[in-house]
Amino acid sequence: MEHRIWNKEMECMKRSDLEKLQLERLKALIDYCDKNVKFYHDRFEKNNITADRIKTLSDIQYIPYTTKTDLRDNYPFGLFAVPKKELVRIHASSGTTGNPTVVGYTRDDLENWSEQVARLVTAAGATDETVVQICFGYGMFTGALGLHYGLEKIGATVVPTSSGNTEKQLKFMRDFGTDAIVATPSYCLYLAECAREKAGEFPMDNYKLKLGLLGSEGCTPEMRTQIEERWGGGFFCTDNYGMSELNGPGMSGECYMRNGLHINEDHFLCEVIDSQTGDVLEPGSTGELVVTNLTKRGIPMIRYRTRDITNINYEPCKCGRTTARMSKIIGRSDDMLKIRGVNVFPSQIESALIGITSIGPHYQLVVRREGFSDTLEVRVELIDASLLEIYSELEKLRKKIHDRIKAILGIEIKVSLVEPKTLERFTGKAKRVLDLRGESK
Ligand code: DLL
Repeated sequence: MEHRIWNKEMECMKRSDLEKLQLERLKALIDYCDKNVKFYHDRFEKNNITADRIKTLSDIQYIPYTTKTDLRDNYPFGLFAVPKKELVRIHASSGTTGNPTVVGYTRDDLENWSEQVARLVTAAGATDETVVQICFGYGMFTGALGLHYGLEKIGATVVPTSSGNTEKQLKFMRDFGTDAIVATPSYCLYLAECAREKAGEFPMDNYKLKLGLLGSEGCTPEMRTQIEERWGGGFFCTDNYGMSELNGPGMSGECYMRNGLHINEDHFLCEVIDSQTGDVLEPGSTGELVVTNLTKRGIPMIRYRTRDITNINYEPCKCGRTTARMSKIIGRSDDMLKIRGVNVFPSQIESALIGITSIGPHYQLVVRREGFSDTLEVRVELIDASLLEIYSELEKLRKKIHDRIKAILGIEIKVSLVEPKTLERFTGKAKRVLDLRGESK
């Protein structure tokens, strides 16, 4: 893959110039929101905020946070800053409870969004020669259309297969010489498994896949290695992050160095806060990511609490870009499992499991309440069902997994080894946690 920079002027800017631009854009945004969104106008009035009073970037901390609840309370269009006539697209993200969060884009927003994605896919190694299959669901989810237009912008050949229909996906990959794929890590892994199952009929060298633009859910480096090995042939994946409230994909993504996700900082001003106290943390600290979308016009977001846990590194990257890089998402503050007083992120368990031979990369975490205590069961799939017959081997493996996870979490857990291909596979975002605590008596 080639190493180009899509927009050198913006991606390699001097930090002082970038901060100057961010401040200008922040002031303009405050002014814009004050005039066009009642929700922000009322908040600014209450907190005595005007664009003139913002003298430095850190003055942003005087503005209250915006949350998903604010979006839901103003469903569907209450936080929009433009009349419907100026909107050219609407997306929504399906929450598990309550109203979905609805977001709208003006023509300029779509242009900015494509630009943001174009930079990140270029950083990952895509070019105008790339044939890329988009295996995200087309529809209200932002993943497919977001990457679609960014990839078209750089001149890549987009194959919009959408999600599901795995046999067809694989056929197109072989027949079209697809060399890049856009998918969730879990679906990319599943596709590789299906390809391998059919390797008798269609050997793996029928696939030309070189680049995976993965995202929309977490993927530890250990899981990434598994995915790459299963595809083989030098397959290389990058991690891409975003959320519908902030356009969708395009906020940040890894370059080929894979040392953090480059943030499109001229569009997104990021802070990291303590999710309990709400205090802004020192640069480099780990905490909840809060983002202000500096250029959004349809539905501007000021200090949006993402609930995603990360940290930000402001050192320039070896790839030549000067934009700050966020670490892979460690977890979500609201998805963090609290088990017997201990904070558990599914990603910690994923890292511990992967690399153990005899088990596959699929797992499920089941949390229950037994009496007054919470229990965590880690279900892991065996690669070879014949192991189930050899009790002593099975016990040895179970103990190994148990000890490894216990050493990391410091709490007792139960490990269940299940037959190959019995855990659910996902075509979209994987759901690995089954929290049954609400169902206990
Ligand atoms: O998932 C946008 C997206 C699409 C990003 C395609 C990248 C690629 P939502 O459906 O609104 O938007 O979900 C946003 O998904 O707050 C994170 O918790 C999670 N998430 C997204 N990307 C990553 C990632 C899209 N790379 C929510 N790693 C976010 C970990 C991710 N979590």
